[in-house]
Amino acid sequence: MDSTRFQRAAEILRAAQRIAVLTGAGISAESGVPTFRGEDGLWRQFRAEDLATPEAFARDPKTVWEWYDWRRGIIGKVNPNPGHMVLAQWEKKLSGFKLITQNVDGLHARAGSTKILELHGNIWKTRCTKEETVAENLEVPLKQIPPACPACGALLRPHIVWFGESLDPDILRRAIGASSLCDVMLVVGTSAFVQPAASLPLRASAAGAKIIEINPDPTPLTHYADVSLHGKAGEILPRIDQILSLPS
Ligand code: BV8
Repeated sequence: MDSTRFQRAAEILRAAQRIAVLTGAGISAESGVPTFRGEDGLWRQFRAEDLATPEAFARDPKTVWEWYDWRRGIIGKVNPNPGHMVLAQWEKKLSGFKLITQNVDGLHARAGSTKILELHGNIWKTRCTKEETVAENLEVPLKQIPPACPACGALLRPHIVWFGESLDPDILRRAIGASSLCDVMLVVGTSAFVQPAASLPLRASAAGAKIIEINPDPTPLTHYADVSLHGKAGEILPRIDQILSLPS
């Protein structure tokens, strides 16, 4: 890919006062976490409606937990990649930096990012179906499936936003705020298919922000992008970082 696009992306980032980043499963692909719609995508092997909906959990919590335990087993064995690392660095070095993710894998935090809006929850957290208490649980594999609340014994569920469920209103409000106020939105590794996440870049664009997309394949957002970098996040983000050559 010719370097002018990289130069252009770096120019836009350098000139920005407020930068928002939206990530999807693609940024974790190089770490070995299956995406949802890719070749080996989760939704090709399993039907979302059978596993990632409140109805599926009500019907069969054991199978749903077995699926999340399997995914935690995969994610627990992998590490953040250079794409995650660069974004963690930029949080410290670039002004007005906000990271919004659809990923539940927790790899951004493990890379050192601290200001993360997790739109769809986190696979390493559970929520009591009776008391709604949220707790971290790093057991791999889970000792008991389905797990019970240590306080009241009620069924625990993954602290994850399932299809048909609304997002946490505070997190969504802050994500919409960051999208509407940013000068540039960097959209990394998402098929831009799932709502309301996929509408955040459109809000940013409508508010006058520049859109930079990083994805090996075109998406419904490519049309709106000022700069489209067709490739892998773990390779492209370090190259832009090099060009930016921010003081350490
Ligand atoms: C809601 C947690 C109120 C679960 C997830 C309007 C129109 C149509 C439908 C709706 C609508 N409004 C609401 C809906 C319903 C639904 C929806 O959007 N459905 C879709 C399928 C059409 N939305 C909801 O239900 C949301 N709730 O709206 O509540 C409401 C409720 C009902 C009705 C109306 C309103 C809740 C959505 C959240 C669901 N939970 N995750 C879990 O993980 O177990 S979504 C899940 O799927 C992920 O979190 C993520 O968001 C999405 C997957 O998308 P991506 O991350 O983009 O991954 P994907 O595999 O698709 O793409 C990867 C990309 O990376 C590809 O483009 C690939 O080319 C690229 N790539 C690959 N390798 C690399 C790479 N890029 C860079 N580098 C690489 N190396």
